[in-house]
Amino acid sequence: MKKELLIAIGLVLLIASMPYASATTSVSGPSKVANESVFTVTVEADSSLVEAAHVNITYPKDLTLDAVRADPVRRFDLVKDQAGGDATTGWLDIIFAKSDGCVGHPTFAELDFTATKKGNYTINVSSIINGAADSVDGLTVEVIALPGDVNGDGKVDYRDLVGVIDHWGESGTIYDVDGSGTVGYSDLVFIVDHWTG
Ligand SMILES: [Ca+2]
Ligand SMILES: [Ca+2]
Repeated sequence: MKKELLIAIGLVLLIASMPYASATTSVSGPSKVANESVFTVTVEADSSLVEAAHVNITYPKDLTLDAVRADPVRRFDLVKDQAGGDATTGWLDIIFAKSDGCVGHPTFAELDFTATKKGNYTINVSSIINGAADSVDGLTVEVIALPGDVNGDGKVDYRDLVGVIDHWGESGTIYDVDGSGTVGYSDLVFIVDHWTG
């Protein structure tokens, strides 16, 4: 048998053994943000194989959802989102149906959040693409205090100066805002330099 024929047969067998390529959904964004800051989370699929999708996003309401940009409006005949939820958890449903001849890399949505409270929060996404459930890892966001905000109220001001004064000379505490090892004069300067009022 000729070498070329063997290679051709090998290729056919290889292609036949490959699993059907399926689209996968991912959620991305920052892993750490400062309190009171705005950040963007992106939910997207990795291929142009998406014909129809239902994406459900849930988020803790300690993250305020400010804006939703469902995309690509141009590449889908139908784009619709609906928001709901209870006191602690919000959700957003986004459905897509693709029109003929669409190409590209679908971004399902960009979500703008504002962090309102220190802590660890998870944004979960469940996705059904072309009728098949897709397993999606959630995004965990750690909301940290602003640099210099020792009492965690989202502002750097007089109260944080008081915190440093009250814990003068301590080591290994949150009042050591400049990370020098001890609480002292340089921490007062640090707070003044990061003053938000
Ligand atoms: Ca503060
Ligand atoms: Ca210090």
